[in-house]
Amino acid sequence: MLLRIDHVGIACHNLSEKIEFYESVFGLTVVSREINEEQGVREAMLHVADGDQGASYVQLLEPLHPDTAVGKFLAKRGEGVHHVGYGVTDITKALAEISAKGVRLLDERARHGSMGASIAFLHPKDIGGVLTELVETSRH
Ligand code: V0V
Ligand code: CO
Repeated sequence: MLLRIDHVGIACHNLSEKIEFYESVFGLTVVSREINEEQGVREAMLHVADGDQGASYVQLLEPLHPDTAVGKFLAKRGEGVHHVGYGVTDITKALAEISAKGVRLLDERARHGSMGASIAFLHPKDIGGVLTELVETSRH
């Protein structure tokens, strides 16, 4: 069901500073910067690698307001890994299959994600404390 790790989402206070850090330490390149009002984030995707099943990225996330998913996470836990995003072929089918196994969906239907992808989140409490995102890229 899972094709690859699409991205690792990392919460930070200052997006521009964190981008510079990842560029200078790892030599990564920003391929997309977006504001996603629905998710309450300003985010950047930095390309890591290409594989048979698609590319993988680091996603840096800065909250638009304190009262957002990432804003609350930063207040509670500070900067660090916020979620793991896995690539799937068919997000609607994957959500139905995962839900049938008793995992709570935070999104019943796919929403708009970075670079035109369709995304949906699974409850961290049902995935061993890891906020998990499914990603169907626009190529599929
Ligand atoms: C919260 N919790 C987490 C967590 N955030 N556990 C692991 N990883 C995280 N990132 C835990 C938290 O410690 C609490 O556990 C419990 O879940 C409830 O958290 P809360 O602080 O009371 O906050 P809530 O319930 O208001 O919201 C938490 C959830 C929320 C996960 C439900 O953040 C959410 O709906 N996230 C999905 C949307 C999202 O994250 N969007 C931003 C990325 P204790 O303390 O009670 O044990 S946008 C993105 O990735 C995009 C656009 C993309 O990829 O394209
Ligand atoms: Co994400």
